[in-house]
Amino acid sequence: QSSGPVEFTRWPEADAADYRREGVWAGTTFDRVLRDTVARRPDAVAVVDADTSWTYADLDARVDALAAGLLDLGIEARQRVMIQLPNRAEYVATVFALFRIDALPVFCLPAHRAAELTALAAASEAVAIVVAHHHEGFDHAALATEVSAAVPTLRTVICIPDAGADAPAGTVAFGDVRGDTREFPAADPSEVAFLQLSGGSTGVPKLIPRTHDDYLYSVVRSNELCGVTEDTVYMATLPVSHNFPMSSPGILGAVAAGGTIALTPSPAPTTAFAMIERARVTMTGLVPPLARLWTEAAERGTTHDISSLATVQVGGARCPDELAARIGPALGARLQQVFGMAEGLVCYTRLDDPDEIVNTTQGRPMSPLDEIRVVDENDADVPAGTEGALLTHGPYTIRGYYNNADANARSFTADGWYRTGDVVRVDPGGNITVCGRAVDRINRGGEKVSAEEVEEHLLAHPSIRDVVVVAIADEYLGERTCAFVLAADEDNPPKTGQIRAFVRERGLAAWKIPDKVQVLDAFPETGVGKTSRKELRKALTAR
Ligand code: J2J
Repeated sequence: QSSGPVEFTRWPEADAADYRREGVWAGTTFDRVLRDTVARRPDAVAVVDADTSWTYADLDARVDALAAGLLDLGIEARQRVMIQLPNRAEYVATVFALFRIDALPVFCLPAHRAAELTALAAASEAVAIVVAHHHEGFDHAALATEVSAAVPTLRTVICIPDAGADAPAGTVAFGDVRGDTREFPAADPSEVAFLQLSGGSTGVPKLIPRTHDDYLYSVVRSNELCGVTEDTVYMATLPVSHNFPMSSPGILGAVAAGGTIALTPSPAPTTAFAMIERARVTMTGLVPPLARLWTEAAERGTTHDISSLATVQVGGARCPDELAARIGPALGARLQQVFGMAEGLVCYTRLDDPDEIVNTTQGRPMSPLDEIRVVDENDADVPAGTEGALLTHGPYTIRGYYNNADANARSFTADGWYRTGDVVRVDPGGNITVCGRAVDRINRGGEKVSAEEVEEHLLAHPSIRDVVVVAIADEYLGERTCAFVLAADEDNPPKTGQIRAFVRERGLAAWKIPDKVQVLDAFPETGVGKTSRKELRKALTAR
């Protein structure tokens, strides 16, 4: 069904009624949030990128025209539209235009390739995809056209052409998607607003249905906690489709507060520092490897004036304590650790927490209504202060993935708690330290790799009889991936380069290509039988 209602697992009615009564779910929509800010601050700068600066009035006019153009293309309310754009102003216009017509953005990443996009298009039954023709030398229009040929619902490719060029044949030029303003369909705040992606642990991508009510609460609460105001200039440094720069407090926080969104085309210190200087950026979010690059660059000395930076957030993967202590002094900003997930729960260290807490913990849940449990393998609570698996539920944590009963059975308890897959410890002050991870999800500097997904692709290689993908420790990324391989023909084992090229040709994002490949004669004995991948991964990780 590419149109019609978007089903999802709702919160129990009693909880939903509480959230509404307490105003936690405010009953507004993304489009109304934008319209309110436009009405309040039409001349304030809304969006700055490498070559554009738009006021809120400019942004609103573009959103209006684009929204009308999308309707004219036949895109209807409740249909899904994939967005695979780099960090540029059109990203913001596109997302808000989709909100304006009550269509659902599907937040793809520029690094996604054919395997991911095809699976996402099929799972979401998307009717259109928005891309920029070339980005970092890659032809996204060709990729989108290929995906569109493979997925019947996906009939329209909208393309931002390269500078000075036309959009390629078979695509609709982004600039032509414009129409006269009209009555737009109103969205229902309690319905799904978009589909976010899970950094999951399974072979197929999991789509995360987020409602206006729940997500806007997380954005507004993040704003309060992070001190976001109309003076905030939030820079999206990570790919903006990620949940972190989207919402914690991210670009949506900036719009809700009437502040400014800055978008840097590259996270590298030289480019990003220049953007900080130009847009007087006050806040941004980084993953630990990037925080290290920036810290080292600033420690060596930069010619750019980055003194406007007030808050630097680090999240997505565990930030080493040693690095955490250096970030604030080097960048001249307050560090905030963020431990969040696209499924919901976001924890922050508070801006006025003592350094000891900020530098060594990943903070505490942002809402007093977030509930967490730390449990053992039988879902029994562990003693206070000891390590265990983190479960959570609350006003902005989903109760189920989109159209995925298998994943739901695995990732949620019978009474609706989300199994985060993280191993944590909670100190007496309620601050969480992330100690480990779900065995099958590798965290490569904030980019999540599903061992199962990569294994499935590798098993298609004719020279591979069996394979187990595990995390290996890495000083820079925290973790890297290693594929332990059994050769189909022991006299002719596959070469690392061949395997990496094979995975790339299968259409997987670059961050999922195994960093290391090791051919083994046999997998280690685990003592629990050959079928336990979990034990096998443990034994191979230990090597
Ligand atoms: C250790 N592990 C962390 C941290 C996330 C804000 C910030 C990050 C994300 C994100 C997000 C971590 N230390 N500080 O959505 O809104 C790991 C955990 C978690 C998984 C979620 C946000 N911060 N992690 O990273 O959906 O394992 O969201 O369960 O991509 O990242 O990944 P993702």
